[in-house]
Amino acid sequence: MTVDFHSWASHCQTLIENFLDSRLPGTDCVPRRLHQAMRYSVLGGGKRVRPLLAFAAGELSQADVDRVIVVGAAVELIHAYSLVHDDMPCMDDDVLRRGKPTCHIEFDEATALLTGDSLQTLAFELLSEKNLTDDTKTQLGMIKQLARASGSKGMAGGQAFDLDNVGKTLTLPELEFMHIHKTGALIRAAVMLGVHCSNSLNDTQLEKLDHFAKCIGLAFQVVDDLLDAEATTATLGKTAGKDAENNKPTYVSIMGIREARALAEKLQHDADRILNEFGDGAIRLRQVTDFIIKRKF
Ligand code: GRG
Repeated sequence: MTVDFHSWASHCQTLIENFLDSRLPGTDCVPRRLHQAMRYSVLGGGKRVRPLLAFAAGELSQADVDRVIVVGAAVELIHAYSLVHDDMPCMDDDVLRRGKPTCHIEFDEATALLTGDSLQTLAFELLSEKNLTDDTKTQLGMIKQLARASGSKGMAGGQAFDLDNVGKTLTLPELEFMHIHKTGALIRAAVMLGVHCSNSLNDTQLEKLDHFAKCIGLAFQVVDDLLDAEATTATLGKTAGKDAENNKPTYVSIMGIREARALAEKLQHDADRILNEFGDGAIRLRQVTDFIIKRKF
């Protein structure tokens, strides 16, 4: 019998948490303050959506779980680094993250900068470990894929586009371009890296899965904008959301709540249609997609 989604997700989250705990340098290791800040920024929080996607994709390709843990952790470290830097005064200037003071508030700005840098390099250290794939060529391809997804043609590029456009009006295609890079690229990498832990899928299947990952990457952001708008409505009685308040364009500010919700549903429908071609092997990917769309936080 298939274990229900919540038990499965909680098992995967524990696996990732324990693995990250074992690979992040201990707080007794010099420089202690930097290692404390790294552990503070990664452990004990977050939904771990990207590792869940890697696990679900790994199930589809029947990959060894011990390999998928490593790639899920690598992607989560990149995500954690991006949040630490994104919260800094030179970017979003946020004081709270996951209900705790942000890294630069709890420590200091220089430590936050170095924390992000060190989490990023640790991700690539993990991805270079032996026995992660059946052959070295696939592993090099995975390292390249994560580097691309994180860099100026991926997440960092999306962030730069975002910062360049604060206070400006974006068209829908421009907003889509920004989110495909800023949020979508890493989500896409999580799926593809999970699947690449085994060589069992052919090129056509990989292409379909990449298209699926693109749909959910965008859906993740649309839902994020909707949740942000709902939270702002509940606390301030305004409907635009925190990003829009900060002069940042969002799906809700451009399309309105109803259209944005319809877009999230359409993207889920497109994603499910692709997964249907993979039959029962895609059950976990279907469940994580549903979680991304229906989540309340
Ligand atoms: C600083 C290079 C650089 C990039 C930052 C991803 C990003 C780019 C910034 C994050 C800003 C943000 C809040 C974007 C909205 C979507 C998003 C990534 C939300 C946070 O991700 P979750 O919901 O967070 O997966 P948890 O806490 O669950 O891990």
